[in-house]
Amino acid sequence: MELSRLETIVKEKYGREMRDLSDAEVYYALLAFTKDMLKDTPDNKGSKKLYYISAEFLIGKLLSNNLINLGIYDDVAELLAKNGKDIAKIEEVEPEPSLGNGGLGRLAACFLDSVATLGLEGDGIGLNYHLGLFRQVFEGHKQKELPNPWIGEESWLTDTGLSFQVPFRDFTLTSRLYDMDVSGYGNGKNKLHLFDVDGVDEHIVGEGISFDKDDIRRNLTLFLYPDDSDKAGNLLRIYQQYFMVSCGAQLILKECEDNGYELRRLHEHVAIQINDTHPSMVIPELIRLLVQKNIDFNEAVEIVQKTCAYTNHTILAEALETWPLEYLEQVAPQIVPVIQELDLRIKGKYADEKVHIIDRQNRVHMAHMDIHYGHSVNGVAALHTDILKHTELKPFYDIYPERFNNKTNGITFRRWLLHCNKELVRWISGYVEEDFRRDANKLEKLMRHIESDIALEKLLDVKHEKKVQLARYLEESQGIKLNPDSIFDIQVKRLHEYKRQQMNALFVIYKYLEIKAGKIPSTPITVIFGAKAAPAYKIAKDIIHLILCLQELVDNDPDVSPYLQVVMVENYNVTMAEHLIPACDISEQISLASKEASGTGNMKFMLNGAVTLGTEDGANVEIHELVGDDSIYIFGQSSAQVIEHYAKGDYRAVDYYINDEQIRSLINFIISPEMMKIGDPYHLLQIHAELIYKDWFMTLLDLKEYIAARNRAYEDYADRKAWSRKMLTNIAKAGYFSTDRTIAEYNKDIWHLQ
Ligand code: GLS
Repeated sequence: MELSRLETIVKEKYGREMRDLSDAEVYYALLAFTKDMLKDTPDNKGSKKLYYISAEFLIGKLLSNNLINLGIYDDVAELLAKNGKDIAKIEEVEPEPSLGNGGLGRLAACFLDSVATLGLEGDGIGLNYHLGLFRQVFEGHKQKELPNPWIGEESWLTDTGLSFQVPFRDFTLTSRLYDMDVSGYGNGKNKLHLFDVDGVDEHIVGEGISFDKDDIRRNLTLFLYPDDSDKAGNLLRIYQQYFMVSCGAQLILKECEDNGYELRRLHEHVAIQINDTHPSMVIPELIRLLVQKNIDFNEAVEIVQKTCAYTNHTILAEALETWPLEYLEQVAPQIVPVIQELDLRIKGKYADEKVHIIDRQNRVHMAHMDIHYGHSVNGVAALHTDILKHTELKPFYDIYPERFNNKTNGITFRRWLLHCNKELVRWISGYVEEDFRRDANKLEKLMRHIESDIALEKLLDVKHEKKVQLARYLEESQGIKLNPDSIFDIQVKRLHEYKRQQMNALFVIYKYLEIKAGKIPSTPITVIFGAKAAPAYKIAKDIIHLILCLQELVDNDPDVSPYLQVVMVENYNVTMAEHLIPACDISEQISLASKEASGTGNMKFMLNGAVTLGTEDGANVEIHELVGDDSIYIFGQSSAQVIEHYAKGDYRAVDYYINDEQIRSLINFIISPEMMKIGDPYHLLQIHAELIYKDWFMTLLDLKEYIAARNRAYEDYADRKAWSRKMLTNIAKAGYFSTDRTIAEYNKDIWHLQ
């Protein structure tokens, strides 16, 4: 079969037998082979095509995923084994691109997988960041950022030779399009289009990830989310965004014309999904390009409106982009009159300033443009969409109730089950028919085995095996030793105050002091963190500092270290998640209610048999509904209560600090002599003061309930049988969170592809 091709490639490339190659050589042979196989895979085709435009595509490593989707993973693994090679080791050679920041980018990657799997024609459009977000290293208990290069001589990218002219005010850039094939699971393929410019120069990067922000020709596609704490940084982001959407819009129109479609009927052949506000300028850009092609302005507006749909991923003000009109003028003046005209039409119709596109300070509200001039607005979990309708975007919902809809996020089960947890897949296969691989809802049938001692014991064995594997992986990759017989309690996600890693750290302090006082936990506990902090986000970096100091404190305390361990893994990324998630017992989803739009890590953990400890936030609410009260630990105030606190302004952290002795002692421990000896007093004092005097995301509001719920989970863990029932229930009920379901809903309600 096809595998003979792999052997041919090996011989042609290296002139040696596979068994004599290094792991790296085998990887590059496999890369060439897989790209070849993808070339032969038919393209998905339809009379209407989706373009998913996104600043982020957090694709992770692609080798195994492609082999699985092509249906040849097992055969390849076997062939390698025959030649003395371990596929897991070969996978390690692949560099992981960091083309995304967190959930939003990973969601885009899962979506591409499901669009292809469902046989729909749909491509991604984004940028080819050479150095990604950044690679995180720890030095002196602090995060340091380094470039994360990933494009070698050979990579998944193919140079298409296609280019477009992108006009900026002061110069014009010629783009170059690189493509990656996106394979569907047992189906055809689509593409991820990543635009780039030739002149980008990695040599201009100096200390860390610093570079000259004004040198657009050489810096445009170096990094995702370059520092925007000054004007040059803001302009650079606008340059990136306009470049992305102008290239995207030109590609879309070109493909339409190549197919012989009339541009007046664009919306019949094209659906554009605007992923958060980074691609919002595609609206004025498309209008501009259509007008250039002799379509009347009013008609162009109508066509674009029928083509574009917007997804909102957050209610945090900092992420709802608004750009000064003057900045847009400096970068891409040609779209400014379009935006002004779009705004004038709204101002003519609605007196309420809250729905205007350009505000009194002359800032352009990107989301407002999307809502007025797109045909659909969706949130990413039921609670989030509700908050959009009734609070955050209420004035818009009042105008366009029919445009608002919910699409609860999902994850691709190919990567987050079939690839990362083969042991669990084998276990599942013993209890339900094989079609669970194609139809995730079939996992529900596992519920029939909820009383089976053998099934439950084997499930615990699988979890233990994954913990042993994680321990091995972390020891080899980061020199960290774990106790696989301890409870693995994991919080991995972007570092942000609303996600409340600081509350988890306060729990660690609580447990440390409890053990010091002689109260030994029935099962040892390993608390694992993984998170990158945005480089300019000082408080987030202080939280990392706090966690790393706690890690050292506990490690070096022989009274405590047999019972408690704290680990912050370096450079948390997709690959690390694939190792951590299957090994997890307790999944920390502890955001301040109303702030986590959905979360998708929560779904990955659930699918892999972890039990959630969380607030009623984002998709946690839906997880709770599915698994019931017995298989989740819920605590804390509801989103309605939290929203009310913000409205009334009645939350004062300092009151909790003054009135509650326990809370006071936990917070004060941050600046205790033993901590100050390990850490940097300035940063410890900063986070100490932050928690008492600001605490914008209300850590102290839920702290006591959190401690109680977490202790309850630890106690329950000791009853292994009861715990394994919770695990089984979580796995069985996870089917709803497949992106195959999410994408089918987008298609039915928004895109209407065949
Ligand atoms: C995010 C939200 O914070 C997550 O809750 C959500 O799961 C994700 C995907 O919809 O989008 N929004 C954002 O700006 N980054 C995210 O990860």
